[in-house]
Amino acid sequence: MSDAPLQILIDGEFFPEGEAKVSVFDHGLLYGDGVFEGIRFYNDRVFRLEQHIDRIFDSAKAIHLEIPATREELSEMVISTIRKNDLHDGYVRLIITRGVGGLGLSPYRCEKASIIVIASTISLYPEEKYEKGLILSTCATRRPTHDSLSPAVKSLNYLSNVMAKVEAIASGAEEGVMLNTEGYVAECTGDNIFIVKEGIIYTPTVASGSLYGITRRVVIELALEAGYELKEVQMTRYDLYTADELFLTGTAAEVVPVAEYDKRVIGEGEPGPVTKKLIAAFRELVESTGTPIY
Ligand code: PXG
Repeated sequence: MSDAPLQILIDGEFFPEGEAKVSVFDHGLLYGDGVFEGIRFYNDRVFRLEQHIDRIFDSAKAIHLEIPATREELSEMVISTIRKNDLHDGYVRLIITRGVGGLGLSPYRCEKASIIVIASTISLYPEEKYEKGLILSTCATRRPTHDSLSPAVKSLNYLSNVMAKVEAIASGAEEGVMLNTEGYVAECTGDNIFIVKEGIIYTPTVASGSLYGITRRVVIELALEAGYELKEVQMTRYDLYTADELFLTGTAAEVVPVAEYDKRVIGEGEPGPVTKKLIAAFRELVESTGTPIY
């Protein structure tokens, strides 16, 4: 990557990062009214682009937001922004805001949604964490339930996740486990959760209050291909404490092992065999598949 400023795409026009700005009357800023995706590209290919585009259209539909582009146009915006910045491995933040409207909650005063694409690089955790494992703790802040704001919507309202992350860091952990209002495990602040117990892989159901994670889906496919039995279940903290292996999945985190949760050492305190195998399979897949950029 060069030192040149990043070029950000806003409503069809590129702006150098210092000049890439949105209106103070954009409802994305005023009310967190909008949706987003975090997408990775590896080795000149965008990983699971179609699934990210499908998910942002689903998120938008759920909040009654019309994206002023087709799926093909949106995909092309992602690819052209990566190309414009001459990037080869990195991260795209695709954001749809409700657009400019007056003060007042009604989204119907916003004439047109805005489409923003940022292509950059990302490194969430150092390589050491993939070899030794993360430290997790339980957050006090619960995942919102489907009867308030569906946790399946990847919206611009991440404040409960941000507060949960603050709680995790305050307790000396690197990531936090969020429970649903019934006390079952939902997911982490920005990742889905998996455990391994006696050779079987388990992950909380999406109805427990998690996002339909794209990395989650990829890992489920890889696990089934590798011949593992995998179950989507309601899960408690007890299940996590007593797991043989525990790992997280997310676009930013990829597949990352957990060594400790609420001071309990997980398994042997280092990444287990199933986790290691899935990390290797995941890395091979991301390097060799995806939508070509150039
Ligand atoms: N749960 C939540 C609440 C998330 O925000 C995931 C699970 C994993 O989903 P995917 O589809 O990515 O496998 C996420 C995704 C960031 C960042 O900047 C966060 C995510 C993705 C990309 C970047 O911290 N969270």
